[in-house]
Amino acid sequence: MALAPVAGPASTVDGFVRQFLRNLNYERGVPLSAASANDRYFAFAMTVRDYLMARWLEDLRRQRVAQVKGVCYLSAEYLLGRQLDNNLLASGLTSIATTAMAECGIDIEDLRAAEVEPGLGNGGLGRLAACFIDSLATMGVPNIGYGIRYEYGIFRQTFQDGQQIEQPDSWLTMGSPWEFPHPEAAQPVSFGGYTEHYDDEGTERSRWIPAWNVLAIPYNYMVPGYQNGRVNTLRLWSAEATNRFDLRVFNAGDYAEAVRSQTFAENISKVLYPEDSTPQGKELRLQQQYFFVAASIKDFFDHQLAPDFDLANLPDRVIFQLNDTHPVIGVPEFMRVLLDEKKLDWDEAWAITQQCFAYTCHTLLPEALEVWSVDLLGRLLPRHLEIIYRINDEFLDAVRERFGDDEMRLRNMSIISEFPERSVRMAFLATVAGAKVNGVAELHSQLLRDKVLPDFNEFYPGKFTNVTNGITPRRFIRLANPGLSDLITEAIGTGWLTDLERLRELEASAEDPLFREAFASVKAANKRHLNDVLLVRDGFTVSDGHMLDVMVKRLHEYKRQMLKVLHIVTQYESIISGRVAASDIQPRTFIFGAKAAPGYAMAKRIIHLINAVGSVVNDDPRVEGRLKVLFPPNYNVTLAERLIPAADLSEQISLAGKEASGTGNMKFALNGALTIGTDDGANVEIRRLVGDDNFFLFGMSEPEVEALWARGYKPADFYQGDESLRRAIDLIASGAFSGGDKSVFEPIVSNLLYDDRFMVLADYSTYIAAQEKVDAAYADQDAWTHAAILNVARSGFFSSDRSMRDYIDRIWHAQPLR
Ligand code: 26V
Repeated sequence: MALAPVAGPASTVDGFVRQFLRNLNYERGVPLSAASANDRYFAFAMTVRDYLMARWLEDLRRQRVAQVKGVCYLSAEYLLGRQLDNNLLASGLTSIATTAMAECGIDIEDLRAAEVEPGLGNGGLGRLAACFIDSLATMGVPNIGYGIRYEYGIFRQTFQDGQQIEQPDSWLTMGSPWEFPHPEAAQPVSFGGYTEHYDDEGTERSRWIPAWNVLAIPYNYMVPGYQNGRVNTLRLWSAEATNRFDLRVFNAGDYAEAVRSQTFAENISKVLYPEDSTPQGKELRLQQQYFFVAASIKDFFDHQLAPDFDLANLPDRVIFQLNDTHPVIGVPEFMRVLLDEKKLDWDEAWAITQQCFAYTCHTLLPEALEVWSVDLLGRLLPRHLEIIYRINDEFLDAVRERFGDDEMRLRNMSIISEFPERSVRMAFLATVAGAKVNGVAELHSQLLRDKVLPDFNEFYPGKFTNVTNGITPRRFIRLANPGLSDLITEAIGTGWLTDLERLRELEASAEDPLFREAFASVKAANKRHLNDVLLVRDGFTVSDGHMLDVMVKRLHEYKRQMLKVLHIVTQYESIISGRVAASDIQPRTFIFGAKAAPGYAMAKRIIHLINAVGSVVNDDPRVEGRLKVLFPPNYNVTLAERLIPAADLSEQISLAGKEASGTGNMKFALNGALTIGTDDGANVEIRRLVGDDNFFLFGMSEPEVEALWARGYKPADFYQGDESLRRAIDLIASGAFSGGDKSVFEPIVSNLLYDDRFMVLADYSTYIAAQEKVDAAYADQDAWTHAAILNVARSGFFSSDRSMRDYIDRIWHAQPLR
């Protein structure tokens, strides 16, 4: 029987209190008087959850019945952030819940604070996936997000003597009220073994005889739309050992190996790899990738697709969106299912596959493009390797037919590369298999077409497209910045949260002195709030009257945190050398947030230097407190939500052509920070929209970068030719930030001077000049506020709802389910 959508039991204050107490008593087994903070948080979260449940069940049912085209988003990472506040907002229960808790003598803030955020991602790519599923639910588009339920998410960062220490992020030790395990829907996932070829009544067929398998247990999470009664599903897989041995495993010969692998099965979903740019080629990572896509594809066939569904119509029923190359092994897996299990012939299966996948590329760094050695792939997934070889053979035949026997071109385009070892280029496989390939900002998509995959662009005209990234305004404006949200609603009414282009209407308000005053006081209140948070969290204070200059993102050389350090050291040096009076300096607090991959030595050294510069600058009386460097450890989504609304200046200073898009840049602009940035990634589009007067541009353009690199980049020339740069570098080299020990930061200095692919010194002088303009502009607070308001008003384009519309119209051809 169909379950009608019912108003949840918690839709009144009394109902909420009753349901909360019921959950406390019956689910947690405690009375209110004896409930711990975690008990209260759990019972509260469950009450919100209960309210959403009827809607969720109804959406699941309707999606099953309708069998309309749905989006399966395949992503190895989802950087969700805390769930409680978001789900409260989506339910529209915030004020009822707040009153209800007050009646129970509970401050709802304490409940919010009790939640440990699930950090199941590294950075931009994982956070983007979380924004996208929020938008799809809000737009009512049927979607399942598939991924991995890592037992340990991104490591917790602490500092010891200024150096990064990684600690395990055991986010599950207290349990999570948001997840629903479904062991009955477990999927076995196989590995290893060998393949057999046999004659099936005249057709040659293959089968895979695996050596070992694991069980993938799905955990479902609600993805509620914003106050629209819709709830989609995020399904994350957890690995468990199985003792359901396949008899064939015993016959495969290597019994001992099979048992050993079995014991290690649970390792597969144990930990998120904390690298986000240099693939290590680790076997466990390939196991993770195959594990989650194989389970997801099987889940789609077993549980989403009607049993009598005609497979020829699959392209009208599903699109698998590949979030970078991590899930690309799903392509040969999908082929294997169609060929070996559903008994389709090759051409039929391939035609379907090519319409059921699309690929998003998130990088331009060549070292970040994943390859898997043929040796490893053949051992772990022998049948998939065969399929990849055949895909490649047919693809190269088609290339030959079109371009003739151009050996060079064939070598360049082959999915299999021969050097330094024979391996599979996953981005090429995704490009050949995908109906569409997209980059994540205009500049990135253009470079992808013209520089990274030009042969493919020529071969597949129309396959390449751009979808500029976006962010969800629900989390990053409404929840993170309630003061600004209220101000916006006062000015332009409701509705903008799901139609962000409406922020344009604020342009008129920018001319209103009273509105500017109100806007400035929201910013000031956000700074005070940040101050409270940092004081409790880290013992830091943000001084009054300081400009808040923020650089938060993963630590990577291409993002150039070093350029920011050189700016700080330049200012510091000018004070201590007596050339500039401290009192003439615009007071600034510089805030960094950044995790370094544990194996990335240079990134860790840069973290050490930032902390070292901070200790010296913050304690030097000559600075008179006018410069302050803060580096709160363990930057994560929760901290971002506090930092971004308080920021005055957003640092987006990557070397042009290296940052695919950036999404932090969008969050800052939408919260009324001005950007200082290069012409890179989505900065290009932000500047075009907000206008040159409201953006501080500096640095080489991408073609200038290329030209300088081609001429030969000689950092020493910049060092010799710029006195202020020389002083800053010399000060670091002198040991001034390392207790006189010159060796500590010597590798950073010599990297900048002799071996820097990211050309920090080349952009130094224009960066410093732009920072001087920033100081001058900040001196006129009212004009600054005017520019900040225009940043908000003109950034509506960067809603992830718009990104989703673009994917829907140009890639997925899906529809909202009404
Ligand atoms: C890459 C790798 C490489 C192999 C090892 C594991 C691993 C894990 C994650 C990644 C993702 C790196 C790519 C990435 O995060 N790109 C970022 O994507 C953002 C969303 O599109 C974009 O805004 C950033 O500019 C881009 O750096």
